[in-house]
Amino acid sequence: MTEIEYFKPERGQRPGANQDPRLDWWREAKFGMFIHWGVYSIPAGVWKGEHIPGIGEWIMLRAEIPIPEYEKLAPQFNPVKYDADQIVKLAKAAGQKYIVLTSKHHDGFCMYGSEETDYNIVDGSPFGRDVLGELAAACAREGVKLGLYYSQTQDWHHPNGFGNTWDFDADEQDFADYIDNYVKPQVREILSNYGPICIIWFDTPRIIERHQSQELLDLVHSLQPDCLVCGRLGNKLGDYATAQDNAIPPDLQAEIDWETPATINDTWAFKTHDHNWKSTTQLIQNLVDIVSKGGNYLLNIGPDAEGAIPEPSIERLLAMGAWLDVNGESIYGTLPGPLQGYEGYRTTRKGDTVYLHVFDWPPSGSIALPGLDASSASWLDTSCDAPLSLSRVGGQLMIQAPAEAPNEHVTVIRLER
Ligand code: JFZ
Repeated sequence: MTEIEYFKPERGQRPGANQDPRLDWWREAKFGMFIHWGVYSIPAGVWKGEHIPGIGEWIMLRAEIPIPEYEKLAPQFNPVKYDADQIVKLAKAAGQKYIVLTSKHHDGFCMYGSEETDYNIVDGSPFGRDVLGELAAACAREGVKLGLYYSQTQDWHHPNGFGNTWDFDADEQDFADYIDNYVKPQVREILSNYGPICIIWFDTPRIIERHQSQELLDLVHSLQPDCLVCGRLGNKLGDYATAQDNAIPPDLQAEIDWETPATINDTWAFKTHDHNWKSTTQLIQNLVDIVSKGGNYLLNIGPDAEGAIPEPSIERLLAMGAWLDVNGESIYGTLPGPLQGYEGYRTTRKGDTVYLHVFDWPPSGSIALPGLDASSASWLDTSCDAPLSLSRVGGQLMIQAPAEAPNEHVTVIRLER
């Protein structure tokens, strides 16, 4: 188990290579779906008529909503449009190979039938159904891996959880009790009652002590040895490094396994007034950029209070899936390519094949590839019949292609020795 910390794009400490075979599926997968969904999806960024800045799932803290007031959201939570099969089929269509659902975020509301609290969707809402249980069943039916986000320190509802300074006095809280008698039982139940869990995505380790992180890690592995642990358990423990939200490192990070969690707009949980949706081209370029540097892209959806997925998310994810249907060979199961640090290009590789991803198409159609050796070039999109030639000019490989990019987002050229 490597020791890792928050992974900072500005090249902080570089942990040792993590060759653990438990991550093999994850290294192949490259692209996952994050789901942030809870009672915070009801106010959706607005509280008492006021727009609350920041990410939607933080509204309780940003507006310092007292627990008795915030708890009134639970009896309103009846997401009748929730369709686990639709979500899993969307992930598959998008090319996302694993799903990570918020089982309990910082507000403490559980999206599954917890035995540790009635503050959950089964016992504490008119919906009365186990969102996690239905998602787990749909993932099993569709062959998609399921992971779970779990906030192991911040809990603004529990009297001994961290972070609620407006209802509680931190000096009177017992965080050790929270970890031992609430977090551990909940980790046990989510890893015991919902089948194989591929990742437990702990988050914001804040005040957790080393032995507490280690005990949680040991508990996870005692229950599901193959369950991966992301880089936010705390105290540098975990199976892979977790980048800051939406952060992509400036260059190759070959020695470690790492993942960028990211949003399609500017919030994880649904916000009524957040319409700042990234373009499909930007999202595809982010995926390529991350994979070319050795990482995974965990891209989020935030269902609304009724359980519906925002249309702009669906539209973009389906377009990403269409691009991956044609170009997935250059993403899944690849390693970082030999050309790194070129603004307009990214490369990945599989064996002796190099995949050149062209972000900025040159108007001349001429692409110089210094330091690269190949004997043939072909469009990865086999339906493309545009002319493509390879030559060597002054010792460097040159590709001559048309003036127009064949793909509107990212064009991929397969180079073989
Ligand atoms: C955390 C959560 O607080 C947030 O609500 C969301 O779930 C996100 C995926 O994770 O936010 C973070 C955590 C860590 C960093 C930034 C935002 N960081 O390391 O910079």
